[in-house]
Amino acid sequence: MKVLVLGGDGFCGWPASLHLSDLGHEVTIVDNLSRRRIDKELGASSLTPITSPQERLAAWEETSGETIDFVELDIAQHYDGLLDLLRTAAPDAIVHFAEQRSAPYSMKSATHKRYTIDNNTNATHNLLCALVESGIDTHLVHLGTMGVYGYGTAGMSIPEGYLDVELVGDEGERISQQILYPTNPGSVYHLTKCLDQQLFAYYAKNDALRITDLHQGIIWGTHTEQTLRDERLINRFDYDGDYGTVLNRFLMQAAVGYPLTVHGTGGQTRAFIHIRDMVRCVELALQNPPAAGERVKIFNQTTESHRVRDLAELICRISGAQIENVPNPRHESPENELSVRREAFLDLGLEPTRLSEGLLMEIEQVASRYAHRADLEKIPCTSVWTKDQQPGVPASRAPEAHDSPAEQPA
Ligand code: NAD
Ligand code: USQ
Repeated sequence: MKVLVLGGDGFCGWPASLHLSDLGHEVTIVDNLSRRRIDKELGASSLTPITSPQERLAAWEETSGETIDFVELDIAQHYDGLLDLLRTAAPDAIVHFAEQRSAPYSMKSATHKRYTIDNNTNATHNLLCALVESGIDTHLVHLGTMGVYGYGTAGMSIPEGYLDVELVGDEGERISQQILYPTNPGSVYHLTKCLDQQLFAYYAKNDALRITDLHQGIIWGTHTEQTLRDERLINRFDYDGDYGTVLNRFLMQAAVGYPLTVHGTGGQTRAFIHIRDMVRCVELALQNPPAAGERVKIFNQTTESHRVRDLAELICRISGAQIENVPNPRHESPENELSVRREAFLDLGLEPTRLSEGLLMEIEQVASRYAHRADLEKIPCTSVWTKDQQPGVPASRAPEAHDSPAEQPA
């Protein structure tokens, strides 16, 4: 299969590109390298020593004998370039990772909010438009987020995308329908994924585009089978207060002896998936496209749910680390339950990597190995969600955050 991987230089896109190339697909990475530039803006860098795109690709060719092409292109800004690329490459499938994906970064300032909305929404809409204009028959697989649902349960497990509802008609008759599960974003970044979801629904309906949306949980881990083959292929590992995600941050913090930064009580429950399972899910999604005219196919791409404080305690037990409950910079529910349906990928053959299998290995083989590269000043999360949370502002009178639509005041 000919596959374009948009955002293929990033944390998920790089290992996914290698995995697909290893399976024999003809892969082209498209990336504008904005993530590397954001590192410079933040004065942060990956804990692991990632090489340049050219060096990584040369190392892959040397170790695997396979070639991955690279196109530097901003898909949010250069529509004509994207259209030309689709016409000349005519890919069988496109995997779309190319968005600004950090919630804290998206909340830093008005500039960051506007950049995230502009970049992510234009990237997705340009792609959909270009697919229609080029007329190519391509399966689009997008990396969405579990955060489109919010993190509440409303008393039921969150379904894979679509909610069964019963409406009462004008004559009192009962009408059964399936609707997109109501969105409840927790940051401007998450909001862009909700907007993406509407764009996909429209283009699948109007233009019969074949689209799969993967509502992915928080990724943990670093290596996949392919990134381990040569140090020049190593994947990025973000630990800074903007891009580092909770579990990888805790693993790194344990390795460098920094108290684990639990936000508030740590009662937040989130969905997780290991990076090796992510690449396998992308493979499975590509093998199982929807038909033209079918509605968007949605999977919940997550294997386990955990409460933040439970994760912190688990890592303390295996590493001897300490916990520090820090004020939560986010506007989110301090405690939530999260129950999620996740059968679709299991039914297709996904064999999940359990937390218990990989934690210690991550600490020993990644976080400890590269601990000398850590800049501890970059660890605190300084991006706050509301003006009331700015340093020096007296205690907040902001309304409490609600994760579940059912808990929101009418
Ligand atoms: P990342 O920032 O490491 O990678 C994104 C890549 O896209 C970067 O290489 C960046 O340069 C590129 N990019 C961004 N805007 C672009 C544009 N306009 N044109 C071309 N390239 C552009 O992020 P990631 O962690 O690899 O996440 C990839 C996708 O998966 C994102 O859409 C994210 O929302 C989703 N996701 C990630 C996680 C996670 O825990 N990392 C969890 C759930 C969903
Ligand atoms: N948290 C801590 N301590 C930390 C960092 C985070 O307690 O040091 C807490 C946060 O307050 C939050 C939870 O951990 O309650 C998760 O935070 P995170 O940074 O790990 O994840 P999040 O901001 O939700 O974003 C990440 C990815 C994003 C993806 C999302 C999936 O960056 O691209 O969409 O996970 S999900 O969480 O399911 O929406």
